[in-house]
Amino acid sequence: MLPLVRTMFLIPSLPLLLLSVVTASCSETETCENVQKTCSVIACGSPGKDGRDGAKGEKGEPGQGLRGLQGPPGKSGPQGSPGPPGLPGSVGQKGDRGECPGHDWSLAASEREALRADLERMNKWLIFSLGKKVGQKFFLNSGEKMTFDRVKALCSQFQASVATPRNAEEDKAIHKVAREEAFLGITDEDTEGQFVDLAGRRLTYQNWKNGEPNDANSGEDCVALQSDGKWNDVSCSSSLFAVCEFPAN
Ligand SMILES: [Ca+2]
Ligand SMILES: [Ca+2]
Repeated sequence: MLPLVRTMFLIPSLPLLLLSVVTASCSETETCENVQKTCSVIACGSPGKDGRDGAKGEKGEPGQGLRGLQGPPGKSGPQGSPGPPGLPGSVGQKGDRGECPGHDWSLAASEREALRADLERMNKWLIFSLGKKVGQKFFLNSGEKMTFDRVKALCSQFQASVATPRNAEEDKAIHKVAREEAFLGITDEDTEGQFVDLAGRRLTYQNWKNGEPNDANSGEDCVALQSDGKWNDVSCSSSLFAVCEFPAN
């Protein structure tokens, strides 16, 4: 009876003894995890129940936070200074052939004759209403009163010169056109008492009023054709009608 009792007493403790031996050997050479992989199920036993939850961890570092919505665009900055001029562009293509301005004239000789006749007719109307033609001269009155310098400038502007009678006929024509006192293209500005035309030539005709020229107050170097048809030396700063003479064909 004694050996049997001893065997029964030992049997329940056998698995525990085997596990203690294996555990001891494992702790000496390898980790338990590796042992479980290499040992058989019978040798290591069934896995235990899940353990309790571990202690609560420490609080983590604060996060980056949620990113806000993108704001509206800012105001436009001041206008920048203009840049340097660009390079010149390339040469364009050659254009279409233009029309010759004289082309129509060459084609319409009859029209040229008609146009010339119209111009001659208008010239006669102009002379009849405003001016007077004598020989190769055509006299016109601007209708404005001004100083002698302005008369010279006005006549020059229209490729004309200040009216200068070379004979009695021209003098009479100027008198008719002037209506009132008008400057003549005669002066003694260069040499007192020696009247010449504006080209410096000596006079070929004179029609002074009695007692003139008198250079009154030592300041009369221009010549006026008076309303009575006679000449009088007057101040060049006087304001008289401007009569110009134009070359006439
Ligand atoms: Ca004088
Ligand atoms: Ca005088």
